[in-house]
Amino acid sequence: MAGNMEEDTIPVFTSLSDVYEEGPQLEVAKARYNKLKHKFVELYGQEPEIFARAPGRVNLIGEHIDYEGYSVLPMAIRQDTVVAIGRSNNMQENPPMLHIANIDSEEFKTCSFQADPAQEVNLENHVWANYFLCGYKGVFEYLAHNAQDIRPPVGLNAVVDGTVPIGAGLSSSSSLVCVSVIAICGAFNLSFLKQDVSEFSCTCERHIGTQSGGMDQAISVMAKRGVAKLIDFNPIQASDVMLPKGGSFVIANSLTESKKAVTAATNYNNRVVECRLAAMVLAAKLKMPLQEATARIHTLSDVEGLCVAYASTRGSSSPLVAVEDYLHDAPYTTEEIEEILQENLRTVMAKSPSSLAVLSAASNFKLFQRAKHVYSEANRVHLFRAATQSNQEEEEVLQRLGKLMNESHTSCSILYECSCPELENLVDICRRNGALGARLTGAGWGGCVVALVKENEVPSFITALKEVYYYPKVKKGSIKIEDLDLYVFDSKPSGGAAILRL
Ligand code: NG1
Repeated sequence: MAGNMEEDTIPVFTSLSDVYEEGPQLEVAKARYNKLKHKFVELYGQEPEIFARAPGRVNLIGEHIDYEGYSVLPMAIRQDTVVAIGRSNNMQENPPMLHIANIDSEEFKTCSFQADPAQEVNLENHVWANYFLCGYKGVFEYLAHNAQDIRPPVGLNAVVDGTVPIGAGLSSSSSLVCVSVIAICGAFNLSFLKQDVSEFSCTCERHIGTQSGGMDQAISVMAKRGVAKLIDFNPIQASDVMLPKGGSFVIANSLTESKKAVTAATNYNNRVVECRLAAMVLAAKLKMPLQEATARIHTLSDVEGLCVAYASTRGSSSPLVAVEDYLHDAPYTTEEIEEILQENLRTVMAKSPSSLAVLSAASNFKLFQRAKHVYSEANRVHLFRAATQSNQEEEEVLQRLGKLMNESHTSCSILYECSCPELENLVDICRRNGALGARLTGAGWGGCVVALVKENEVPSFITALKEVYYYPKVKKGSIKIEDLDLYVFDSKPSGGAAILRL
């Protein structure tokens, strides 16, 4: 692999100022890490060996296309998940255990699991620490896959503290998976490449039951302070994207929680399956042998070459031409797709229990709309990146980025149907109050919007959002006034995951 090995492995820092900006942020971090340390000693009677942190992220553009193999453009945010961890010195404990506590012990009760990487994640009992368990399994799966020495089970103690809003599309789940992976590696003195950690953190998060695409883990691990990243997949790679100085991204929480793991069969995984069905139908229509189409075609990027070849016969280079010509607007029934593919869909998806759950939950599939979203969104990511690199006046660049964000939102809302009334309302409020562009961010069905705002207008924009969207909720008593800065804030690209030996 090209590059500098030092830079390519997960960094190990010895001071909080290596991670958090000098000033109030650093002071808050000091208090937070101290609290973690004290809680750790109180619970386990020993000091933590190390700390690890991994940030959440905001996706600027490229929604629901990572799992289709297309590049996305997120940046890490300052909100992160921190873990204090240590190997257990309790020799009496047999079998050795993993104890995972949380600073917010009311909301997140302490969970204990056997220190056994072969155990299944219990999807019937969706506890928060299942994400830690995903990370634990991931480390051992990676070691086994690379024929590396598998350590005998050792008990681990951990305390977690997260500031990434939950179910808000800012990737709290992946920041917990990534930080768990990194903390466990740190506790076992293992040093891994960022690229490998990104890959296997994505794979292991799938133990939770969602067919996760890889963006969140990649940005959490590979982020760099001050720049957004274009993330490519297969293999995962991240390149810097310099954002125009005169613009700023404001994140606003719709306060509707998106319960991705619980709604997977009808929302997130449903879309993954619909995209696969669209890809297989396109392959069949474009004359790929049917057996090959059902065995080899998993994503819309797998069939892009065929679509583009078809488009060239129509004087175009866009895969959308094949979508327009070969998929119909009306939803497809299972029977119709099986007739086209000459195969039972449950047989095609037999190896994926989460896809079978989707097939059981749905009776029709919107292949045209989903494929149209994916191909057009993939193109917008490249246009967005190109705009940041252009020589145009900054004002024009900002307008262009805002327009692409608006188009992305429309596509998510109308073609992909992953919005909700609260997000629509908030996007509308952002645009009416001066945003150059605004869109839902992350999986959707709740969570946050991200708005591009001129730097000098950020304070008045945030004030307007508070007045219109949040104060009425304060009046009704559903939120507290002192929490507003957690719900709407300006964000600059933060740095990626790290181990801290303090
Ligand atoms: P969030 O918003 O964190 O639930 C999810 C997926 C991403 C990506 C986006 C939609 C996981 C862990 N994350 O993000 O990979 O597909 O939705 O763009 O499943």
